[in-house]
Amino acid sequence: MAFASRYPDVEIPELSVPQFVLGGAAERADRPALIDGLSGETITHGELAFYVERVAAALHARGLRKGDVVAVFSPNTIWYPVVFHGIAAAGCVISPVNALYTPEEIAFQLKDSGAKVLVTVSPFLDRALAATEKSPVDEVIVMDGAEGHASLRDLITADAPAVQVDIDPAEDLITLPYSSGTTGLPKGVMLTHRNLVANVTQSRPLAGVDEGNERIIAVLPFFHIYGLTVLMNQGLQWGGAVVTLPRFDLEQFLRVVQDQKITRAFVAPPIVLALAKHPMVDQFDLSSLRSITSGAAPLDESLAQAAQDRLRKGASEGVSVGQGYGMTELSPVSHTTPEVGLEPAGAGPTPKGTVGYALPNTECRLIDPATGEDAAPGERGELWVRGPQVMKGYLNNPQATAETLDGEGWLHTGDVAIVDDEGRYTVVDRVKELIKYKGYQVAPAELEAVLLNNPQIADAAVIGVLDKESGEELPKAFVVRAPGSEISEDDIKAYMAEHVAPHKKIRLVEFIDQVPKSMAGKILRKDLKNR
Ligand code: AYL
Repeated sequence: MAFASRYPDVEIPELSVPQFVLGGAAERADRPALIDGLSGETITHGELAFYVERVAAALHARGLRKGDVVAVFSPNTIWYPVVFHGIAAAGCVISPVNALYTPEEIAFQLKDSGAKVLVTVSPFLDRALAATEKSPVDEVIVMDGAEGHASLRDLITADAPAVQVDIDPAEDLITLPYSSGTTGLPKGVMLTHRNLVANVTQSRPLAGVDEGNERIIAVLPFFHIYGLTVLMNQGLQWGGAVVTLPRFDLEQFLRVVQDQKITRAFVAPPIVLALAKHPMVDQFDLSSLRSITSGAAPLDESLAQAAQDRLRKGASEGVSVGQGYGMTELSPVSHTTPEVGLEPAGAGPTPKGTVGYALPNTECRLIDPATGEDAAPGERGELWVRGPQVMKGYLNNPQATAETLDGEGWLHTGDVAIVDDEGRYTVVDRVKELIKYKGYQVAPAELEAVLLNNPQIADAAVIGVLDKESGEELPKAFVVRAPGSEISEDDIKAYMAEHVAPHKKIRLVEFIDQVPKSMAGKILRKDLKNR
């Protein structure tokens, strides 16, 4: 039994992402598209379209062809979307790399994705070059310039002939972000132009867009699918301005919302927590905000309510705090809470603890993991999703694809949800291995592999444990010492910190004699959780 969306279907334009997102640029050529939240530097819609065309031409002139992968390793800047759309308009595929990655993590992604070019920024050049020693690429481009490397200015001012690359939106990939999905190591998620065009189009009926006048704060990273689709591409497609910040700092965030008259904030739970609790919030005028949407990890219902109540006490009477739900494999949105007044016909206000309704064109099932059958009405089940935003599959990994995406097009999310009579979903649990730390993915299998690389460690298993105070899941390692080893908890933490990005750090260690495993050798994570 499949639940249809409560919203009527929308038509998905048959366009490439650059055509779709930049299509309105000529009409608003002189209006700001991208604003640097710190310096105020601005790129207009007209300039953006021009730069994108130039970057595409320059990449083509350098020999890049349709389907070639270009890795982008950069924090949020106003130039990131120029590079993203330039690569896409050349028919190439962007693999976005986490800005905090270590050289080893970057090298893994470069190798796995088969990236030919790496685009980065000068402060990241050391890590980029250390990575390309292990996984060579043809060229490293440094956006803001560095001795011996082409810069973005070089690309834009090169006298390359214009290119018109034929893109088949339903088949051709635009991006290859990495996700561990329900199990194992990070995998390249193949997303097509149509996946992203669809996701922005599907989200619109619930958003109540004031076309051309929205101002979106882009503090969540563009290198994650949330920032890529929801902030960058949706924000630009709405025709207003996207205001970038390179990292989250509460004071900067509040100042930018106030000074730039931000209308929409798409954030993760730690930012909602700060908005609800931090004293500094009262010192700023946040009355331009119409909505705050939290996604990427569970948001506590009372926290969402507290943030909304507090902001409404200021002048922003209309502000609503809501949630979105999705996965990298869903481009990423499948569910979201609608703006007040945009609920499906006849439905009342949306309760704060829910992730709202399935988007238009999106079907859902809830499957009892024990029986594989549809859950009884009102009962919990694993959420399956089908729609135009579902990924094409994992790169070079038909087995992982088959385990996640079934023959009928259902994506098995590994999340457990319930649906109420009105069609509103609540995410109640996770049955996959994945740990979420501040909205970022932490894949236990990846950390276990790093732990096992240490000769002092005979065996290891990683799970997430809930920290009551912060509400975060903390990655915890169960470690079996190698014979004769006296490796300590601090040694292990320090060793991991050297090899993985900060959000993947091991925060708790427990030494055990043996890792509990099934007959087939699979780690029995439940047993570890129940200890
Ligand atoms: P990935 N509540 C609970 N868990 C969530 C939620 C939520 N609102 N959103 C995401 N998750 C968890 O690939 C869930 O376990 O994509 C899911 O399988 O990094 C996993 O995070 C996917 O992690 C938005 C904004 C969707 C963000 C996103 C998700 C991007 C995270 C819609 O509006």
